[in-house]
Amino acid sequence: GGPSLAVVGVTGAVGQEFLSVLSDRDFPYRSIKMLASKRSAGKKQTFEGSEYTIEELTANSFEGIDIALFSAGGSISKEFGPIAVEKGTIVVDNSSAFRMEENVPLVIPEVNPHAMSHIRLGAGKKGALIANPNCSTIICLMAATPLHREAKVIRMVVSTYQAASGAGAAAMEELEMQTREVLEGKQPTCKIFNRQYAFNLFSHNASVLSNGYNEEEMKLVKETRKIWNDANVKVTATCIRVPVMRAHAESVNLQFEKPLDENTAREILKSAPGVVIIDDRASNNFPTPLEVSNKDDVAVGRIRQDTSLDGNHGLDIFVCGDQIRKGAALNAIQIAELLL
Ligand code: 11C
Repeated sequence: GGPSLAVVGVTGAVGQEFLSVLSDRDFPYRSIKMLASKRSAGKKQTFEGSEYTIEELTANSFEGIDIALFSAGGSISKEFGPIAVEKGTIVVDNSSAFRMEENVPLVIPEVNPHAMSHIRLGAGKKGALIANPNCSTIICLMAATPLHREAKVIRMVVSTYQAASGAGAAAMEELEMQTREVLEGKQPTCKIFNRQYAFNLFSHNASVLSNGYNEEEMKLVKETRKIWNDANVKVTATCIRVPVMRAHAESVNLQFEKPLDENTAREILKSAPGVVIIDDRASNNFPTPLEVSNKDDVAVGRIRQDTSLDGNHGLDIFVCGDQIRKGAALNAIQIAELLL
């Protein structure tokens, strides 16, 4: 039983995590096709005790496929997403290719599942695109949304501390290699970011736009507005790459229309799905990227009133989430679960 699946970009960091998450969650499937570039075609992929041969992604890959999970970069999504949809496949796309298109739902299942309620499997076998938001947006909104529902966020200031995984498996390897090289007194190999990454941090590697923000920062602005369906919410962000392997951290300052005290906020976050609180002031113990690595839940701490605003109209929080899991593969598979 279950739908026929295809994983596009199966050899990548997110592609591999798709397989782990499908397995962990006992996602039902009738068949699964492993797709990648020509370079990886013919290689073997083990999944749930069976061996699969990785196939080259082509225009003919989607015949009979119900759901395709895409994570092979924006240009592959742009080229093959519409081809898959044409064949009647529902594409859950992890790239930024379609996120801002009006007819494409941009979904975090805990936040706005209703945005994709018109898309169902087997509904006349009609294809569709659903976009997975950027990892920084997902992790931020998992914590900010329950508070937004209570007191309405009017302005949000985000500062990120982003892991290597956001730039792919090769960046993770480079961080490890550079760390070793620096410790051995060697010149670090700089291929992915063109600079020393180990024992350093730098402004996010996405292109810098004419307004001075980089693309990653603007994703936080635009995606939040779309997901919250609120064109007026004010968002500003600074995105930084830090030498951490696979979980992003974010400092989030929230300004509310209505007052919201920190104890109420803590209660709200305590019952928020997919969120755990780590907020121990006495022992100075708060969320860390290491602690959330390989975990599904986003951790929130440093929950405190913003004393620069009068009348409990602001809060500061610190959020950590696994970039490959909730920031990418898990969120996409939760979207696929909504289709079942
Ligand atoms: C990062 N969020 O951590 C980025 C990478 O729009 O899906 C993912 C870019 C995207 O570097």
